Amino acid sequence: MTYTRALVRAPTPNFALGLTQASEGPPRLDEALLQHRHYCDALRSCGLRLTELAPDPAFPDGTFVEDTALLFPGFAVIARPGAESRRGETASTRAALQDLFEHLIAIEAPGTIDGGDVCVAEHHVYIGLSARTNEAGARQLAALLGARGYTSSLIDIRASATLLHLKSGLTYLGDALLVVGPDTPRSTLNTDYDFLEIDPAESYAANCLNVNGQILIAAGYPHLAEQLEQRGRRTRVLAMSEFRKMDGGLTCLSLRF
Ligand code: CIR
Repeated sequence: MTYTRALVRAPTPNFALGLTQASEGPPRLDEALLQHRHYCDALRSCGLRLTELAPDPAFPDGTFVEDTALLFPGFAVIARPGAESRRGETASTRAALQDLFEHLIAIEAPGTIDGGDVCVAEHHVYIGLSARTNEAGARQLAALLGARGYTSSLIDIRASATLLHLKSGLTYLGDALLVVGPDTPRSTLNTDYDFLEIDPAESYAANCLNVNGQILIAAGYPHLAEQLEQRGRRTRVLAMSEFRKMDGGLTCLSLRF
C-alpha cells in the first residue's frame, strides 16, 4: 500500500508522566524530541506529507497517535483507548481526520480498542485482545470491517507479560511477510505468509514499519537488519530509545494513510 500522508504528534514536556511498564528509567525529553524529529524526517523522505497535531500536556502519551484511530482506504475508525488516561486523545485525532476521510466510525463503550492492537495484512486484519483492547471492542471492529470487505481474526495476548499491544510482537511488511516476535501466539496466523522470526534477544525490534518500500527499524537490532537485507528489503534505522522507555515503538508514532 502506498501512503501519501501521516499524522504525528511530538512528545509533550511531561512525556515522562505517561504510562509505562518498562524499567529503563525516565525518558530524556530533549532526546525524545530529537528522535521524533528524525522519525518525521524519515516519513517525509518516504514521500509522506505530515499533519502535526499539537502536543497537549493533558495527554503525556499523546505522541503515540497510532492508538487513537485505524485508517483504511475510504474510512477511519476512531479508537476508544483502553487506558482511561488516554481516552481523550481521540478528540484531536478525530478533528484532524474529519476532512480527510469520507466516513468516520467510532468504537462505542463498553468496547475498547488501541490502534496498536490492530495489524492489517492486506485484506485480513489481526486484532489483539490485550489489557487495552477488550472483547466488545474487538468484536465491534471485526463487524464493521466485515461489512467493508475485510476478514479478521482475534489473537489473545492477555497472558503475555511482554506484549503491551499485538503490534509489539506482530507487524506486516507487505509482500506476504509477517514479522513475528518470540512471544506472539502463532496458531491463528495465516500460514500462506512467510514468517520472519525475531530473535528472542531482539524482541522489541518486531515493531517495524514499511513506508512505501522503506522498512523503518529501531536502532540496536542488527540481526533483524541482516534478516531484512537478506530478503532484499531496504532498511532505515531510527533511534528509538526514549520511546522504548515508555513502551512505544515505530508504528505507534504515526497514523499513515
Ligand atoms: C501506553 O502505555 O499507552 C504508552 N505509554 C505506549 C503506547 C504504545 N503504543 C503502541 O504500541 N501502539
